[in-house]
Amino acid sequence: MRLDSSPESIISQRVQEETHMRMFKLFAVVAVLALIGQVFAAAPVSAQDKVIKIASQSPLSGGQSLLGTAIRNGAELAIMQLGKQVEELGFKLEFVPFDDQATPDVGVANAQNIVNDAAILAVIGHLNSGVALPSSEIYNRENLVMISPANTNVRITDRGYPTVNRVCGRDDAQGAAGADYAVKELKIKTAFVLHDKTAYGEGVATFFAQALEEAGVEVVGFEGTTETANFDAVITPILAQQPDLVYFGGIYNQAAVFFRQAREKGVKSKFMGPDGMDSSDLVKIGGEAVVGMIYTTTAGPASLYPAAAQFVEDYKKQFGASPEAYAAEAYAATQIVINALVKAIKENKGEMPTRAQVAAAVRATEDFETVIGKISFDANGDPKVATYYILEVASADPEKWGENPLITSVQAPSPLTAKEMMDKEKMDEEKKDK
Ligand code: ABU
Repeated sequence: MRLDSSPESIISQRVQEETHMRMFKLFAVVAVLALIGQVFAAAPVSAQDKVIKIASQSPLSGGQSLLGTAIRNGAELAIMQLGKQVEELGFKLEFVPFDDQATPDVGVANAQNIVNDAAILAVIGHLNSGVALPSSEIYNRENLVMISPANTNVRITDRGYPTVNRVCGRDDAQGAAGADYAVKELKIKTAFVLHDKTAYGEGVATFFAQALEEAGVEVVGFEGTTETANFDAVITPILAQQPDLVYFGGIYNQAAVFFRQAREKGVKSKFMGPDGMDSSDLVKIGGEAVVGMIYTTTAGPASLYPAAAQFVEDYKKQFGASPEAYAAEAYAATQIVINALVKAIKENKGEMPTRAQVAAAVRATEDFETVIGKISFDANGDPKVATYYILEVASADPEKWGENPLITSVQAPSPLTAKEMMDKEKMDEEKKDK
């Protein structure tokens, strides 16, 4: 081999060496950048692991969206104001509202999406028991806790699911409270009872009618209808009988149309309904026809809760409207969830809790102070004691809905609490006799 030592060859060799060196440096820089990139790429993944989400499900569109939006807003306000309790423990708390459209199929499809998101650890919802019942089957299968602000159907909690709770009352007690008032104060002798054929409407109408009959009132008609526009077929038999009272077990958007048409057609009976009537849209749709109507509700008027004054002010400021029924209950339900999350994270030594741990912490809620008062859950997820309010519609002006006078209220224990009280009484009696 012959070595070429000419000046041109030496220069060419140096150029080659420098080129290799530059390429080596370039590779080194690329390698280091790739390593740094990997480190930074890993950071968002671990930050994502630290996200906890609370979902809500309620109708945000359609005829019942006024109450559904109130539920979403109540939950959102609580997360905005109290989320820092969870964030101080190193987790980002996010709110994910879903629109169930007051439709069981939509609620179930949303529920499936909700359980598929591992970051969702609790659900606030629903408005409609007929949507909550099938949706909560899915939550329960995945240990995902639900607290309902508004579902009053008895089967919500009577299934005994460890994940299903509510902060409102129940339709067995609501129906009985309404019937008691109708018998003792309105002194009715005959009643026509309608319902909307939903789990809620039919359920509460059945309890109401049963309690009337037990008190000696003649229930001259008990019918379900899904009509929303022309109620002639329902009104005709009512007109023929002119009962003392007409009761509609259902929701305001349908019932208000019925009540208006019934008055226009000459029905003179007193009108009454359950908490599904508790919305300013009842008078917006029903007008003067529903003024003087009596309704029961398990959503206490905000003026009754000392802690609710601030809530009402903050809600108006945030959403530009007065809170409708069940907004404060949604806030209270979210307070309970946040409290349970904090407990579950601490019990889990600062790590992300499982859904089952959060569900257990919610169910253990005892004497917890919320915006609607102290709440303790019984073993089925009912509040140990609930309050049932009876109000009268005072004005056809929707702006004055919040001023409807409270006629009376009654407290009733949940079935499990009532049984415990009776068992204790019996034991005390037995002890005394010994
Ligand atoms: N309780 C009022 C909302 C209707 C429902 O429970 O289905």
